[in-house]
Amino acid sequence: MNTSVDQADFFRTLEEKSDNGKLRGDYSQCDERYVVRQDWDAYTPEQHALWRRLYQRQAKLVPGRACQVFLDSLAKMDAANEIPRFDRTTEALYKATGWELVAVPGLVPDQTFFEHLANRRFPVTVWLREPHEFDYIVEPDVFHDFFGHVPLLFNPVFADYMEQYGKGGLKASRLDGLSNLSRLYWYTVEFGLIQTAEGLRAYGAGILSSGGEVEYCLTDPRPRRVAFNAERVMRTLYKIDSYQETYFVIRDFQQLFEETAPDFAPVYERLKQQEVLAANTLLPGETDLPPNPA
Ligand code: HBI
Ligand code: FE
Repeated sequence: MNTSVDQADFFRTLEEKSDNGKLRGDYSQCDERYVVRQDWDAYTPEQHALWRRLYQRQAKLVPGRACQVFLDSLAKMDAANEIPRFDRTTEALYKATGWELVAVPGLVPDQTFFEHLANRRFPVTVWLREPHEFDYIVEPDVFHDFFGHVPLLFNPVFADYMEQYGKGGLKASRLDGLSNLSRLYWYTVEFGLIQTAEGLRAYGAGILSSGGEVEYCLTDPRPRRVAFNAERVMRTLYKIDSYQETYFVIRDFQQLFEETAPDFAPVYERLKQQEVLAANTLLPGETDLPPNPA
């Protein structure tokens, strides 16, 4: 695989981000789009057992906390007993929304990530966390990517949003709007909440794959909960190694699709003139929405 300058840069930042400076994934076998083969036979019985424990814990927590679309898709995915075979899931997913899963060694450069999303390919990490990381892991592993992200890709509106996000990302990288787009991704795809007749529900993968945050985000009095507004979200900083201090709430996935459809070029210009907001900001006039009853 050719490592051009930005890729060497990419690996340096990955090593800085990882806890012991070592890359978790094996990037030596990936192609120019950072895609690898999922060597399903290489998973050990202990890894499948860890997958089952992770899955069982989350499957018990998400009813009444995850949005209905997530629950309906998860029920159809039959992924409880062992680490899923990505090609089998792709068969069902492709029929539903034209998306496919591509196996990757871990985080890939933004540009590559956006290109995959823009072509309806979702990158899923092939390695599974260690037992001691059961409750928390910084880098996305196969459990986070598959359990957290894949179910919603079966929903046509959310699937359209993800393709649009990828296309927006390719554009943003040309307009130096990447940090804005990353915040948008973080506060929706990773940590988004949705309003329903039964109260707040989670749709963000970072929440849905987390043992503790799936309750915290809905009922804990400490974080803010603010109505979603794309420009406001793109100004708001986030933390990658603690529960969120603010969650943004959409009315439905259609709103997400529509609010991120416009051309963001003028928005990036406007944002350059405004200071970024701390993760726990509540702006004058904003309502801190009430949590669900505990
Ligand atoms: N790579 N495999 C993978 N998964 C992600 O979620 C991911 C990524 N690279 C970049 C990235 N996410 C974020 O910076 C997005 O905001 C682009
Ligand atoms: Fe993720």
